[in-house]
Amino acid sequence: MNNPATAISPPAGIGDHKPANQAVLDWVHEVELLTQPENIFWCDGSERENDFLISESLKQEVLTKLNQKRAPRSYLHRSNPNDVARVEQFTFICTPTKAEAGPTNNWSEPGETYSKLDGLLKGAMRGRTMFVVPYIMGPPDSPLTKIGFEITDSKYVVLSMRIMTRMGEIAVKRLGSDPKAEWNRGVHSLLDVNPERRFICHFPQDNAIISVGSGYGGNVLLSKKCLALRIGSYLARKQGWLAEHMLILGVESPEGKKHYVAAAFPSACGKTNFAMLIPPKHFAGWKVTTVGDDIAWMQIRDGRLWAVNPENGYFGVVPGTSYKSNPNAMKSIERDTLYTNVALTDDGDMWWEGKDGPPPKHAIDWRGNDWTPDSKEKAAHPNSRFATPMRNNPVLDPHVEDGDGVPISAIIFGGRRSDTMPLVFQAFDWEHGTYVGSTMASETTAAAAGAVGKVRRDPMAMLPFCGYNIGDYFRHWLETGKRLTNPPLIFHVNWFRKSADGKFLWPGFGDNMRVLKWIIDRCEGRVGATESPIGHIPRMQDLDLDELGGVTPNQMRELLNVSAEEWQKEVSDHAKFFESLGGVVPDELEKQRKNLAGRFKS
Ligand code: OXD
Ligand code: MN
Repeated sequence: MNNPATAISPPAGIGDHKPANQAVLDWVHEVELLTQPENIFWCDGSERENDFLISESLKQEVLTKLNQKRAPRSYLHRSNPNDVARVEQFTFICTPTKAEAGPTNNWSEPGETYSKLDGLLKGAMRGRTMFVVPYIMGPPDSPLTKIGFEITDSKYVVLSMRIMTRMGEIAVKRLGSDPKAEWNRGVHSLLDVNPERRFICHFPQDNAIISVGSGYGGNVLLSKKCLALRIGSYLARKQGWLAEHMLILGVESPEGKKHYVAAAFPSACGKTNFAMLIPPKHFAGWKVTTVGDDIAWMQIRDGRLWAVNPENGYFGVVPGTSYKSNPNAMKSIERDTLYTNVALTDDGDMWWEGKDGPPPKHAIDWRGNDWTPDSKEKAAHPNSRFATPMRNNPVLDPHVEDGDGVPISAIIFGGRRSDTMPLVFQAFDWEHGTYVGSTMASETTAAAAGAVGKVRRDPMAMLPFCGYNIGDYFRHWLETGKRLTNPPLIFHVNWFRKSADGKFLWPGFGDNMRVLKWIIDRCEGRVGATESPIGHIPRMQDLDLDELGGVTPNQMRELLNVSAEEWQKEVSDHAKFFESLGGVVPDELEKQRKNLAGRFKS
């Protein structure tokens, strides 16, 4: 493991792109005095700058060059083995009062936290280059678009930010010279990459983020989870819009009628796969296009919700990605991709569990050790990632740059549930849909440090990302619904239900189109359903199951089944969850829970 922070000396014309805004200059100077870097590198996002940073990173062995024939302009980075996922236990919302952060966030007092972090940052960049990364989140002409500056001592962060955001000159220009302009201040330092000195702290009132001690994407690409979701959700409530952990996709019918759908699934539950879905042969003429794979910012216009993707790239989970599971993702990551913690084959290609074809006879695993198919360890870390520009996606939606966004017809919640949750159901209305989202749960994955496979409640997939009190967040959803005259319909899906013998009942991937089609048909009001206590459920004849091999009618019945026994337990888990939130849940949702429980009694 080489230190991605060692200083570099750029030639003239690189790294000297100072913005004109005095507020930015003052802030950078302040951080410079504190962290004492060897030099400051002002990023402009240019090709030349990127080439220089890559060549320095290769020299310092921060990156490994991959086989340029197989993966042009693609590189591998290995993170410290102690630093491979988001660390929710060390993530803090630092609002003036604990109540503002609410029951689901770690809270720490802003003054004390700034002092503690200042202590850790003092002299932290000695012998290092301090990069100043200007970026915007959102299409350039969207009213929702936000400006951020991230200071970092990691070249890997700079290279990743260039993929994941619209970075450099575009942000400097947009900010201009007004010292009162609004922008997010982000400070990141690797320190010594020690879990004991790892803190990801958000100061929503100051529009500021400080992240120390980690080099892993979700903790350090401050644009993403930190700004676009945690600070974003806080701003969204204040300003009357929604910042959500949702993919956005377009579905076009053979007749050319198009709908857009936003879907919230917890981390590593297939958002990227769903956003790039290829319909099965039977759905000839149907097209799915991607607006975003992780984050949706949505505003109200004409009584509808309109969504933009604030990001510019995809930071996806690699293992399991293959031409079989997600050909569009495979095509997207064929080039220009920064891989983290995958395995390296002897011919400079990359390998991961679930990739097409047989495993290599020998590889270097994500830790840098020899690996063979007989090894007990995984070749790639289960949370190994790709960062790739969204432009590489062959099914990128043509409206991805529209500042107005795309109109959302349906919102889908979903989780990884072995039982209880049917393949799909539709909420009765917005308020009930908000309840369905607020009680969502999923079996945990490797995206966050901690046990894998435990059912945890993850409201709207925002548990780790809501930057304020979750009760107020629920209230904001309910209030938003009241302002919508043409609200999206709300659905819940579960691709992961298992039979009694532990096998997945639904093939998933492209066949999820069958569920998506029912959802679109519901939006068009042209397909039936049966009313169950949990919502509208398709009858077998309402789903297009033609040419769906391998799923028997009995399995279909199991997939669509609502078991009173399982649901009584589920509703009592909802009650426990709401109780655990300590009285912040809005009355409307408590009422929804009582009604749901009541529907199972009668
Ligand atoms: C992600 C996550 O990286 O949700 O998108 O963890
Ligand atoms: Mn995510």
